[in-house]
Amino acid sequence: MAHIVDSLTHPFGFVGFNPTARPGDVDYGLIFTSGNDLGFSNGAGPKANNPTQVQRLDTVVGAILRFDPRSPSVTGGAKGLGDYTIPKGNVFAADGDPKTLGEIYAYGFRNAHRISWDRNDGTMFASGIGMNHIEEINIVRNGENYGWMKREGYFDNGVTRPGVNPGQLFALPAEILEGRQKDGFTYPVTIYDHRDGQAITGGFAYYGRIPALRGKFVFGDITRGRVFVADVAAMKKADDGVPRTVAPVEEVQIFVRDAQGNRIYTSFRELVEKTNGATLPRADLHISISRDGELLLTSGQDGMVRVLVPEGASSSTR
Ligand SMILES: [Ca+2]
Ligand SMILES: [Ca+2]
Repeated sequence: MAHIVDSLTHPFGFVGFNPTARPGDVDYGLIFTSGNDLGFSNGAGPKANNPTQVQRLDTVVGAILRFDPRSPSVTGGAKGLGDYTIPKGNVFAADGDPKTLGEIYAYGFRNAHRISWDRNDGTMFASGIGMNHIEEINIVRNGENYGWMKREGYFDNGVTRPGVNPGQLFALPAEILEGRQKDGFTYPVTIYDHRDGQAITGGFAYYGRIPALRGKFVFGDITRGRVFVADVAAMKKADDGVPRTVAPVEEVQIFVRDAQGNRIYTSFRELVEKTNGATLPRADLHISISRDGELLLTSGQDGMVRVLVPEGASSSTR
């Protein structure tokens, strides 16, 4: 089951800086972190069916945090839960409410385990691993609530309904789904469901050497090893306050060349299985980006680092 895989693979989530921030920008020098919901929603334990567990602002569980890693003794600023400084620009630092934690940047995630920024305009993206049905990519903004566990994707989570299997999703009322009525949540800009995968990887807005991928957000599925893209412009357009509108997902066809230079169509999973000489229960795909903006595909199953390269390049596997 996907949620068991997730909790084994991504207990700690993301820790890093916004690489597009320059001195004077609001994000400059601030660390972002994310983490999973510590199993609050993983179908076990006394809190598993309580949708308020990750809808609270007095806990960092399920939240993306933004803080200045310097001690308040250095900055003279406000102390957070740890010995770091809370930025005044965080919505919940500036709300005058001591019960809402000022380090929270955005909340209501189940497991927004990877974060990246579009180098062209600084748009912040988070990949969120779903529980029973929906994998999602969100555009993240200060102070917003991304809905888990009241929502999964643009569906109403059955956990909010008495007597219902918490894994069951329901359609939102039409007026909310179509954006005519607001419900206080921010919805994903791209989703796929568990017919197509089980756990979304991190992803990146790509502007590298491969023409077919330029302007696409490249991501994939950890378990199945499928590589997906969504159009970056379509994702930003889907960030429109209308839950129903999301950017379509396409699958990337990977190929390698044999010794004679013939194109051999394959998949990431097949490549890993070939290296290991065995069929694997999971591909264990992870995607990283190099300094020059190219994409690295790795798997914990075989330890290889593979690079996606353009059509004319000498090798697509290294
Ligand atoms: Ca506060
Ligand atoms: Ca939308």
